[in-house]
Amino acid sequence: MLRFTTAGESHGPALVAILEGMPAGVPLVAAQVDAQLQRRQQGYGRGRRMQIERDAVTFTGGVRAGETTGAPIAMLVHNRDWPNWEDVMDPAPRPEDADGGRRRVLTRVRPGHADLTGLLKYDRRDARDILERASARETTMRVACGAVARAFLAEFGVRIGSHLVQLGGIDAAPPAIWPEDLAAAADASPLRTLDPAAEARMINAIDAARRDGDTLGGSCEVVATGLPVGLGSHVSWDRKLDGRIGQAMLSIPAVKGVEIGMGFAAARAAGAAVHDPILPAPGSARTGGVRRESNRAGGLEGGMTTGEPLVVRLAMKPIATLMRPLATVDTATGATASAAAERSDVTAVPAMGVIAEAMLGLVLAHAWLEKFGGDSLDEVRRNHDAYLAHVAGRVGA
Ligand code: EPS
Repeated sequence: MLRFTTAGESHGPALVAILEGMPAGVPLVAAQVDAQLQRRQQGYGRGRRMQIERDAVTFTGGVRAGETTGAPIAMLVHNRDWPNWEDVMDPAPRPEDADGGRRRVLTRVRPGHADLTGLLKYDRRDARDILERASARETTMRVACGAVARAFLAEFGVRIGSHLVQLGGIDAAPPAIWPEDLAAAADASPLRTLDPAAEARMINAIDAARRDGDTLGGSCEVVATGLPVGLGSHVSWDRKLDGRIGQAMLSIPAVKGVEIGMGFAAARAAGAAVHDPILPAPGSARTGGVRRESNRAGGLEGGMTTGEPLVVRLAMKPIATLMRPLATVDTATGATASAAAERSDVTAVPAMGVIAEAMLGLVLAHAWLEKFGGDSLDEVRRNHDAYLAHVAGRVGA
């Protein structure tokens, strides 16, 4: 079982995570995590906050001499913005303050944000108690945990990348030649897109939205390669890998839709134009000695991996903090008001792709350990290699 939890507020002292269930013996150094954290911080359209932060991890458990030990992996990332917020986010009461120690109280709740629903549910007077945790800053620790999952999966040749395919209604054309290293190719673009012409139009759209005090959403595609046939299961709803991927993706802030493979387009086409013909491919161990003529299924059939590339697309709504705010109700007075305009980003779709890579890595590492489970990397490898050797010769035997 692989599980993780995160804690920390956007403007608190630090963010923390515990990842439990990683086998011992996975090579791991902080630089591998930091490289992923850095990727998440990039992207044209982000606000000033990303110039303040230089996310870097400290391991405080579970890693020794450049290897995992099998113990829970504890990680910490300091918020460099903390000194500017110490008086607002102090965990201790501040009796010297007239307002009982609450500064920058937010009651002009933002439509589309967790502010209002969280305030009502948790019985808070200050929506800051909600928004500080609802902030996408939390995804820093998901990316940190995902970096560990990726280090584990990389031992077996699994690669995960993503690229931005649409922003603010502008589509990116797929590249003529698919890059060998998708993550690196996308990272070379300020929007993490592989279509330079669309990128220029998207940048103009972001600049226009910024001038208008508005925000933009978009879509990313995430691809994992090197997977074996048979991760996940058809037997029960909660073991189906597509369902687990869907949950992980929809848990990313502002993500409103997920597609696998052909996705929603499959609902409009006839079966012959949707399903992927199966061909013999002796020697293709990972895919069970067969291959698919196409990959419209996006690498999943019956809730299990086929061994073809796993392809997931995510749709992100525009960020809810608008500098030209929408109408709301001030929860302190009940009167009509303009929503609060906190410092924020115009768009964070490029970062969303990196976060989705991390979440996919965590789901896949979990499924991997269910199938090939072991307490050390070598034990997992033995189980994996024996399965592949068997499955390679299964068809036609
Ligand atoms: C966010 C608002 C902005 C973003 C933040 C998410 O932060 P601030 O309020 O400090 O300007 O930059 O994202 C991050 C800090 C991050 O690391 O991704 C929000 O309200 O959700």
